[in-house]
Amino acid sequence: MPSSLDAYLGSYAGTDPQRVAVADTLRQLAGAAVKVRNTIIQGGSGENLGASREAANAGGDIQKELDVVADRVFLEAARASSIAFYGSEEQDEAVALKADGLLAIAIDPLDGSSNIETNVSIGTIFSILPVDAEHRSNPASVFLQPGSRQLGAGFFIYGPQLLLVMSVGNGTHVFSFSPSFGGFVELRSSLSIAEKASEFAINASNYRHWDPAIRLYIDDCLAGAEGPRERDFNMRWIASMVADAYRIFVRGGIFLYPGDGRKGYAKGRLRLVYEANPIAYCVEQAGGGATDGLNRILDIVPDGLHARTPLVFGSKREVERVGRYVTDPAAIGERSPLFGKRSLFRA
Ligand code: FDP
Ligand code: ZN
Repeated sequence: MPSSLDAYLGSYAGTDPQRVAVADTLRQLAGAAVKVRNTIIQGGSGENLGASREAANAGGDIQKELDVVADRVFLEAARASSIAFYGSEEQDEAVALKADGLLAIAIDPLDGSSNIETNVSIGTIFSILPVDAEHRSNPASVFLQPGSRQLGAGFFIYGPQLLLVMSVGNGTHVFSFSPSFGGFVELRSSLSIAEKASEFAINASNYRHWDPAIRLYIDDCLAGAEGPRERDFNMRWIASMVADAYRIFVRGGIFLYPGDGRKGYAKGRLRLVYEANPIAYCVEQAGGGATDGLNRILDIVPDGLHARTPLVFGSKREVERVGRYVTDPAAIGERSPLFGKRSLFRA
């Protein structure tokens, strides 16, 4: 008999006040996700959820109807929890909620916006942080804590199934929404990301804008069995990070959104506080790696709620390999045309 999310959270929380607050928040978020799922399912007959609104959000992206609906629903969920501050991709500044709330939540209410109108999986990504005394006097500082301070994190996927992938620091677990049960039940416990990757995920249309190290890494994957890697790689790019991430949790692989030469893309596209940190937390809890190409994501001190970061995550060995391409360009240059013989780049 699979355990319900509710039972799982109850046994995790016990009587510890901070854990009880985290568990309550996760229950509220799960309820909000079901509302967003229902809105998506009914979307075709009612509002045009993929329709663009005139406004741009804090990051400059054009907001879509569903982005705004999801932000409203998750803000309500935060209000009903012990949340002192709510930081969202859809709001310029952090929103102050309960004065005595124990926690802060950073959220990407609707990840994968470009996929809304195409009926491809989209999601919500969240990060739960502690609130200390110093944050109450300077609220902007609460979201400047490194990801290693997260108390819990995860993401929902609105796909063929509504899934919750999450960790409260004791492994990464997957729950699926069961309409007949009326709640979430455990689908997979203690995920473990395969150490070895055979699939990579990157938006290859940006190839010409990448740094040489990233180009070379992808070149070597593309060269397959005839190249320095001496085996073939497959490519996937869903363009909803939640969906690409879940695939990697299930069967290994690597995801890259590097910085590139386009205007505004020096640090890539993804946001550190509410995209990279929660994914990195779940990835590490499943034995994988997450870096900005070189540095551990969870160690980076954000310089703002909407700060961007290059992001590389997935199978640990593969993520470490990207780091070697970045740090040791000399070795990379040297290996050609003998690449098949250099152990550094062998699988
Ligand atoms: P989106 O902006 O559509 O919400 O969150 C950023 C993100 O989607 C990720 O989900 C996705 O991996 C990436 O952007 C897609 O970026 P590209 O359009 O550059 O491929
Ligand atoms: Zn996103």
